[in-house]
Amino acid sequence: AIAKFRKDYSAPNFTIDEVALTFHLADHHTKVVSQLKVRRVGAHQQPLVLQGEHLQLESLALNGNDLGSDQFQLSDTELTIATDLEQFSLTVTTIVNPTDNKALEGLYKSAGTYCTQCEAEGFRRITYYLDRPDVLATYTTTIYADAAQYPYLLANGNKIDSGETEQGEHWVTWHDPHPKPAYLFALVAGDFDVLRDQFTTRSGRDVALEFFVDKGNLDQTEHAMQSLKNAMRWDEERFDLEYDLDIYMVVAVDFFNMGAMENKGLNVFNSKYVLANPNTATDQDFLNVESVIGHEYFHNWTGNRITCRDWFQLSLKEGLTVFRDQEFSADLGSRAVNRIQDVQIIRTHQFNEDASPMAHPIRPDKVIEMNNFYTVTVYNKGAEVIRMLHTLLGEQGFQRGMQEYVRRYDGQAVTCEDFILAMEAANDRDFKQFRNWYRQAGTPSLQVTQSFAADSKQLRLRIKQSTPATPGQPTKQPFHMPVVISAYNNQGERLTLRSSDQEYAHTDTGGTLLELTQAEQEWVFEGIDSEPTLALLENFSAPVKLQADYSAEQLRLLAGCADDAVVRWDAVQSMLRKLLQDAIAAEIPAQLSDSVATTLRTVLHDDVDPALRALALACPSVDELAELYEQVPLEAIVQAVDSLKLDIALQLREDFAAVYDTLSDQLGSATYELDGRSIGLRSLRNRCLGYLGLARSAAPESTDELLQQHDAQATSMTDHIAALQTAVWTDNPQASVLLADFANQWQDNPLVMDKWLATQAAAPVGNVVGEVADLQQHSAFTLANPNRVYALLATFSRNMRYFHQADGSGYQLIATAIKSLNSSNPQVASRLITPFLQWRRFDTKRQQLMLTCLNELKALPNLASDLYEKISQSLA
Ligand code: BAL
Ligand code: ZN
Repeated sequence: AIAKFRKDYSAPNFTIDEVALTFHLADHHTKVVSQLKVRRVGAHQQPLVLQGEHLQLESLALNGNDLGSDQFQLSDTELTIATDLEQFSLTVTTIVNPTDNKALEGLYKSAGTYCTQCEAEGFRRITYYLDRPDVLATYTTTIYADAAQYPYLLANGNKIDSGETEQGEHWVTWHDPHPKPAYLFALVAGDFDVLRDQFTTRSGRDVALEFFVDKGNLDQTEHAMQSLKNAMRWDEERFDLEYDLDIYMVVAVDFFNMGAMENKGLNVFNSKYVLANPNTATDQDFLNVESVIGHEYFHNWTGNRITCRDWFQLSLKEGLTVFRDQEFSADLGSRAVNRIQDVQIIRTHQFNEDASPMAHPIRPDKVIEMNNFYTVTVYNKGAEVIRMLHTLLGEQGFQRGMQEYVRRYDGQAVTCEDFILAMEAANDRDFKQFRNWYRQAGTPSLQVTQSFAADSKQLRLRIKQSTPATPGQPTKQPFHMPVVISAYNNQGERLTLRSSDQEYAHTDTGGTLLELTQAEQEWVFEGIDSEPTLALLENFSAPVKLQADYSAEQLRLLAGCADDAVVRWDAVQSMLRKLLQDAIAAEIPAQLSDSVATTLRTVLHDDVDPALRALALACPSVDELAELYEQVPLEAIVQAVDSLKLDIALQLREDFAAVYDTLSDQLGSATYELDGRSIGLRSLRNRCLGYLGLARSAAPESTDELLQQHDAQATSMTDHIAALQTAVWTDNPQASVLLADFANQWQDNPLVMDKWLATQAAAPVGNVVGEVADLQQHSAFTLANPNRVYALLATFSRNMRYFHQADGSGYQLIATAIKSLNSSNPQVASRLITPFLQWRRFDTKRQQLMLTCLNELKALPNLASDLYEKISQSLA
């Protein structure tokens, strides 16, 4: 395993302008003929070096002449051809084995369907090529396959020709006129049901829309189609970007490592992010489909038309495209709910990664296995960095920058630096210091203090920023970040913040925009009558940890009065976090204080969006709390969370019951609706159900009846799964019956059975290690399918109380699966190893147990580079 460094980038010394590919598909012996138009770049004598892995080279011809084995060099990873020609054609014939390809990279078979996954470096498993994103070529692809078994033969671009052979095969030729890097190549062959629609772009061009799904699944495809049309319209309206081909195809496959892939004109999707109807999908599933469909569509401009120069720049397309999909979801649904969910991802998963041995800047400097960098840092923190630019520039300034970005770089492979340059040029701004977000890893902490002088009516606000050391980065420079604040008086009225020497910009929601640039910085606000309460980091304006000493009264004021929904939510969560942290420090159970109970009641009975109430009423999770500690006091956290949850449930039981009934009336018994109001009502009702289930000891019979009725009357998967989760997670006596009924009903739908697996793997009670071990033998589970592994094993690995079970059995269970996946599917193996990397944050006994597993894995004779990189980083 060899590390590559960002600083070592050099432009390609050859490029490829045109590619013509011919595939003769066969299960174990697919022949790929690749005709390349190659051109030397610059004056040099170096040979052409093409990448290739797991390939059988059948023949090689240069300008039509076969090359003998003495005219090229072949290694496990490269094909080297010495030539002094400036331009030439190269014909490469390779044989690949799609059926035995269990890594799901390159060309493989998913159930009965041939499909491809080429990002980041999968194309080299199809043919020898300059497999790097800064080599852009036009592709013409011809596919031959058995006509009966594979009636649909798809590739990027537009269909230009087709025909039949005398051997019962048929063939189709596709041409993609847009030059693209190899990672955006796609091919699909199979038999499907097809949902067809069309979209007329703003300039009046008709685009055919086609979704290819397994036979019988058309009734689960309409939501994805509608989401695509919404995404196409939204990108025109908000970003002024229009689609550019005559056809847009989406194929849903069952075996897929990632969520989906943005191949030009031919997206390949994990079926999890296409298939949804009310019987099979939860509200959150519907929203996830909308978001991923949007994400892949938005890549057409931010990723495909303008792509990355090298893989260190991945956040150029991913951070930006996540920002765009977040805004899409926010514009179509609840902006506040979406934003709170974004914040939760950052505070749990991203802060966790920032505190781990694999911590990396959003633009990494060193990579061994690129597949390891499709991370929550590159994606979600990357999106936060784009969002900070948006906050600093405002929507208009940001869109000016986007226009400039497209004007300058359309059709090119560029860098994160180029994106910033466009933003600066369009807005006449200097983002020199802002670039630190691209260079430095780690989560900054803000320490905030305020002092008020009644006589001079001045408020002084002082913010100190610091960022902990991360691997390879012992010291950090201060960041430039937007800190959006508002001030409230004791009546909850928002005050105007002004200074004698400075004008402040305001955000759309009226917050005052401060720009923090120094390690320590002070602001003085004038004309304030009494000590105000400050809402800090409105809308989570920067991805940082905030340390501010709020009194209980101040938090209550913010929870009730702040204009910003994220601040209101966070004020309630801060109260709960404080109760938990005090109990954790004292290693005692946490209790709900009277004042916090009053706040929770107020929230519960409030008349704001029920989805927001549901979020505010959630008890902070074990993983979120763990991120507040360098050394994780696991037992104390678990005890505190369990006891506080139970206390909330018991103290507010009657309130939850009453609100449950009101919400049931509001929902009625009508059919399922997927509008924001209904989603919100269901989410709050299911929050009530969860707490009522937990409070069973106070009223066993009525609780059991409620659960039973909730399930019996459910008109959607959202409500069915809520009943099942409540039963399993509260150890209700009905749990086993509900589990059995559910499995019985859904055994033929693997995506639904994933929910059943995940519900059990996430349980906070029971013999979960043993149950998960048993479930690995269940017919609903197989290690061969990534979705099954994520549902059962990745869910379990994030279940801190059982993954870290003191006897080490949780570690053993996951390590055993990793060993097996190391040889079949290293990408999936690598995802499972994440929680082991942080062994240093646990007690010595657990450290020893985790180290034993890591060392065993490290000693595997065929250790994949994916695992090698993470293990060596974590043991360093
Ligand atoms: N490019 C890989 C999948 C995605 O981020 O859309
Ligand atoms: Zn993406």
